[in-house]
Amino acid sequence: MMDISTELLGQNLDNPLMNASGVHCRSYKELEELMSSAAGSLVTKSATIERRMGNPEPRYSATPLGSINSMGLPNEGYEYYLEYAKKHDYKKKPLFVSLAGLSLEDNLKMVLAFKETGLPCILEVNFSCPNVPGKPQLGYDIEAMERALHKIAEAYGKPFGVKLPPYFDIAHFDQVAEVLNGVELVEFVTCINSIGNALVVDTESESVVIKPKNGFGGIGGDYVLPTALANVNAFYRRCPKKKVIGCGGVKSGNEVFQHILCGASIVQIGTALYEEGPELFERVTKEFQEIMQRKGYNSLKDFRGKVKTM
Ligand code: RRO
Repeated sequence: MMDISTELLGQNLDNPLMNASGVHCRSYKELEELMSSAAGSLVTKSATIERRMGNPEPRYSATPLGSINSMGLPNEGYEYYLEYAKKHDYKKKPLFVSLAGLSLEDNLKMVLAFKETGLPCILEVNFSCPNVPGKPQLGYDIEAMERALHKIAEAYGKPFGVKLPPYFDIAHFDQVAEVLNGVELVEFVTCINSIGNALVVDTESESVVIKPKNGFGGIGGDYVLPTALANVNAFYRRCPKKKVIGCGGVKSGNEVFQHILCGASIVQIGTALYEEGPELFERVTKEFQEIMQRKGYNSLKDFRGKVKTM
């Protein structure tokens, strides 16, 4: 009998698939649609203290190889997601809550509010939003990220996770892993957020395809799969006490298998979910199970992290 369940922070997921934060998770309606889907878990849109409308539209565009976005953190404000977390049925699926405070003080205020509720929702602190004009990603300022992680861990006092931007240099993998390993309460890392500040250009119209920031935005989809797999595997190798959530370039069972082979315990889907909607989870689950069956694997631990090198 094939078992594709996985576990994080003592909570069981029947299926390792979930949405990537930002996709299909801004409103209760969308969150409830994820609850009724085949996804094993779900995460809310990154929250700020106040409700935000985000950047002007068009702010998302699909291309044959993926997507570009500069949403600008549109969300309902953390209290909305906190209310959702109170209503959520934890027996059915674990719930992740993504937080993206515009300052350390904002992040501390939000983690304290969640701590006070005593709810079993799992916090994923987003250090990698590429799209707020004038706000560089904390994930690329490793010293500031280290200070923030220690403060958040001290305030929250419970295990949590971090959503990281992609890194492109071995020295950066080493430095970031050392910082993460220095904060025991960081239980998991989600790799990767979109590759920030890319530019998609349309030849016919001779124009960029999204309005904010002169067309600059974060890319996802096929463009980012190898970068995502590298980041998953880099942190899987360097952070043996932590779990890795893989995100980036997943559109079928094939990429789910590759993420887990590189070390992911859970796999998130962004662009493909945006394009296809939550029915995607059933299709991708079937495709993934077919690959496991063909290879004679009965559980994720049979192949997690076992990518061969030459
Ligand atoms: O809202 C966004 O523009 C956004 C966020 Br917070 C993020 O973390 N990643 C992304 O691609 N877009």
